[in-house]
Amino acid sequence: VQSYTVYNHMLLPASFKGIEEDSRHLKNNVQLWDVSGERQVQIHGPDAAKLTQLITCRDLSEAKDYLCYYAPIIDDKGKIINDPLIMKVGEKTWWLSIADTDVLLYAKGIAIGMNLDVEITEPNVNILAVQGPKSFELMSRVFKDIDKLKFFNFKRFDFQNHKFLIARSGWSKQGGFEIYVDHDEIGVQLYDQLLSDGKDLGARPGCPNLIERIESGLLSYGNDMDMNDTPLECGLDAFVSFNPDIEYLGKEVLKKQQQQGVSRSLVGIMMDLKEISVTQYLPILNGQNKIGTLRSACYSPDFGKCLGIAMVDKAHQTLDQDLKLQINGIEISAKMTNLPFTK
Ligand code: THG
Repeated sequence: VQSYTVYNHMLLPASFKGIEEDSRHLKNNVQLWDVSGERQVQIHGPDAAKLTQLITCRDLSEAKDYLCYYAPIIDDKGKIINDPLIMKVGEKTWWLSIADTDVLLYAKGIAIGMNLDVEITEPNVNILAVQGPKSFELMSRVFKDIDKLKFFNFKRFDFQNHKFLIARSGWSKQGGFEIYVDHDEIGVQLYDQLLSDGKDLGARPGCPNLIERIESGLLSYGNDMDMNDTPLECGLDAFVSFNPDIEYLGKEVLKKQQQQGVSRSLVGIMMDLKEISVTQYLPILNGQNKIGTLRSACYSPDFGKCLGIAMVDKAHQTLDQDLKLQINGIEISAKMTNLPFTK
């Protein structure tokens, strides 16, 4: 590992051979990612479904025990607390596979305040993601019938007489799987087996990749969005339910915002630059007007320019036009576009 970031109080690799080389490799081969920083918050008990629904704006009333649900966790003001994948893993058991904030404490606070009958724990589950176009071939060599698993479905698969929960998901758009490793010793054997069986496929260790995820428009909580943003401002409308039969915190605020329309939203920005590094929100100016903030960006070799994700005022969103923007004090030729980016 060349560099790390901190994610849910754990180390998460950020690069192995440099993000450009890692990105190229991910798009052509298969990588094994230790994404154990994506912790599972387990909500279990008679009120588990009720609590899980109370804290997310996605309608989970018909949730199936074999599907993954991308579901924003929000507060009473409709602001995003986290953006996990949620899975109903048992009749009274839910897993929230979280991004980088302390959802366990939030869930406990709500449960205690509302006197709900639940146990909230962080089980010893560590995700091993297998990502890249050749992940299908590699996983088929190790798990029987894994090729039948559809996108965002999960199921238990046998390895060394242990059943691992495996989902067809992952934080890249290159295809792949996530193995929820709940047995440390067999998990290490599994890792070694995947690495050796994948030799001819170019299998190597990897990690979520800045370039690939920005090109793909995969949002990163804490980078592109935070506790001051609502899901409607972040383009997550498809995961906000106004079904009158479901109850969640912040629903009235979101309903009002949806009726009035958002005043700002996330857009893509393509910049004629050869390099950029964003470690905090950078103000974007168009002439004298501050029109928003640049939140993430990278140089994309495939696009031959820098790509960024920015929160921009609706009134100043002039999509697909040649613009001169001031970012961090420099004038940049740029274009705003919809996400994900298209060439
Ligand atoms: N996998 C698991 N846990 C996670 C992530 C993950 N926890 C942290 C973080 N990633 C949560 N955020 C996301 C964001 C996007 C997606 C998954 C988790 C994602 N989105 C798809 C997309 O945008 O195309 C599909 C969304 C949908 O259609 O429902 O995959 O990656 N275990």
